[in-house]
Amino acid sequence: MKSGTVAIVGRSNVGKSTLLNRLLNEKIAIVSDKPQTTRMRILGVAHRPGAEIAFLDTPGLHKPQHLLNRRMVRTALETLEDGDLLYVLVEATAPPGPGDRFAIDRVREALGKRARPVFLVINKIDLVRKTRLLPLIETYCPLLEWTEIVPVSALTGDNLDRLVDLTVKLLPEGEPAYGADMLTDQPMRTLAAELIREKILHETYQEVPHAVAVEIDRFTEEGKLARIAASILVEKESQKAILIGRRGERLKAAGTAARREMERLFGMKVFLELWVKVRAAWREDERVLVELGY
Ligand SMILES: Nc1nc2c(ncn2[C@@H]2O[C@H](COP(=O)(O)OP(=O)(O)O)[C@@H](O)[C@H]2O)c(=O)[nH]1
Ligand SMILES: [Mg+2]
Repeated sequence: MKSGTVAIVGRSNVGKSTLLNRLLNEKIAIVSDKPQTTRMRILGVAHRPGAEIAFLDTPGLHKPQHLLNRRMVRTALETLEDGDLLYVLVEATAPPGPGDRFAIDRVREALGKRARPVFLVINKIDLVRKTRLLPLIETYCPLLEWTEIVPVSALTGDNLDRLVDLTVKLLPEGEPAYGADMLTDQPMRTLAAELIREKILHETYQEVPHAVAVEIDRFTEEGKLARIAASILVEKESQKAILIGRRGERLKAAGTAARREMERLFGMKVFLELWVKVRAAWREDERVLVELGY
């Protein structure tokens, strides 16, 4: 039996959370085209014949500005210490940029403390011609001593079987650390809050997505019905107005989409109430960040 952890790291937006979901065939990590969508470490346990792989999704490595972002980067760096094997995710669509080099430098530091296999996972190959991959691989080669270089598409699933096979080979021998039905360590409350935040990210632009947090005020289950009340925090009145939208349409659209997805994920009917609250500079407030689980 093989059993171990894989830390998935890289800059924002390369598809780390999409990859996690695809590897688990279940959506447990929210995804958006906005940078810094993932704010916490997310465990997803994949069960394969003869192997248990604990994947750890992380916030994107970047140079942080707010206290929130400093904590996010710290979470990613701590998770990097934990992995028995590391995936450094990059995109096939462009040569290594400053963000990728920053991430690779942090990984090199972590490997200096404790050597482990490290895979360069080149994601989004569905967006490029095959002929562009070889030159890209050549530019990444000198940046780190890669154990494997694996081009994949987290979106289509292309080459993920090979990625998992190579991973299992290098994981330590050991008994499973989690139960066979363990999928994630996130409680339903967290999944609910995250799904609400994801739908808001899909509906908003520019500074608004970054200023949004979701707090579950109430979560009760009555048979096959979940009653959920949540507060959406923003930092300014103007953001609140944008988020609510004309006649409340934007908030309503986000709420409906979140409710539908929760009903599917939880296998329950969901009654969802949303409130938007302005809390100035919550991203700099240690106490609020702890409360939110960041
Ligand atoms: N075309 C394509 N898009 C992808 C792929 N993987 C992720 N994406 C998109 O890239 C964006 C960022 O994905 P996300 O998983 O949130 O990235 P993260 O910040 O690294 O976790 C989203 O819009 C995804 O739909 C892929 O393999 N192909
Ligand atoms: Mg993510």
